[in-house]
Amino acid sequence: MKLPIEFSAEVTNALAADKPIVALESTIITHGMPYPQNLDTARMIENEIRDAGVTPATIAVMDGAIRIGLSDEDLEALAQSENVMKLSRADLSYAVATGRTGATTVAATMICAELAGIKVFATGGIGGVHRGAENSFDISADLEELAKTAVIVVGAGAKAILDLPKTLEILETKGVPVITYCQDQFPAFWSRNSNLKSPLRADTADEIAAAFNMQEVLDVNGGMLVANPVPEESEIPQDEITPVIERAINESVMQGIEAKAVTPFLLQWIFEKTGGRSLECNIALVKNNARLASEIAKSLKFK
Ligand code: PSU
Ligand code: MN
Repeated sequence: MKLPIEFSAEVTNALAADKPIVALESTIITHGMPYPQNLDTARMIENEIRDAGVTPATIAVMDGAIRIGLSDEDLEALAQSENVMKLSRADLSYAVATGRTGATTVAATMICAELAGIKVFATGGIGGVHRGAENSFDISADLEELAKTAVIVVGAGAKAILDLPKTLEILETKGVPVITYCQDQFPAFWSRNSNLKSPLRADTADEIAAAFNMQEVLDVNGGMLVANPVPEESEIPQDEITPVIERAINESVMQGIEAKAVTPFLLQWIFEKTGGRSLECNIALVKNNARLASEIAKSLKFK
């Protein structure tokens, strides 16, 4: 059976010429940011990657086709749509088989990127172990995917709404390398620091690319998490964001928010309570991640 994948002209050309490509997810557009900032950010990030001499490939499922590289009209339609599915590993095949439209999370984007032959992917932050997971069992499928699928994911750590120590423990158990860029501490999305030591550190894109190549050589399967701290001028320090996160989580528990709705609910609540500052920070860190991902993609191709 032919794969149900459609490539944009830009990505087709880059693949044919063996040029570096960076994949981008679409859940951040549909469930991670409000309109119109989501659309502006999606466009800005693509251009950031193009400015680095790399081809962006935003990934989504549209009318049952896995789309690798979206047109501006597609981006606009996704950014404005209100009941698009949020697709992880569990729902990807169902959505494609039944002709649905859905945004891909980190896990689903990794699967599609690997199918398309793309090795580097930039996002905001991965999903992880939710606080209270010992009761809710809410652990993002992103972690399992990082263990399985050979794609480098560049994020600003894991969202600080999560239980970061448990998230790092699961990543270690599953054998996922966690490499923080240019600092010893694991970053916490909106803040540069988490008070947790990063398992590994790299100071250049070349080191990251070399480590990933070695995974292939040694037949150590799976992906890699590159944690890139938010730029200092855009961060919300830990002592400022922590109380807001705690209130957001209490609110989500009181309102009985569960499963896939938890992450979007918390992000929206924190956005409102920080007067939009969390969103500005989120945009800045995605941009920063797109830049580093571009350097890694170039290093993988040219070194
Ligand atoms: N990072 C962001 N905003 C987001 C997400 C990540 O800055 O909206 C999305 C990603 O798509 C990630 C998903 O894969 O949240 C995790 O959702 P869950 O916790 O339900 O697995
Ligand atoms: Mn979940």
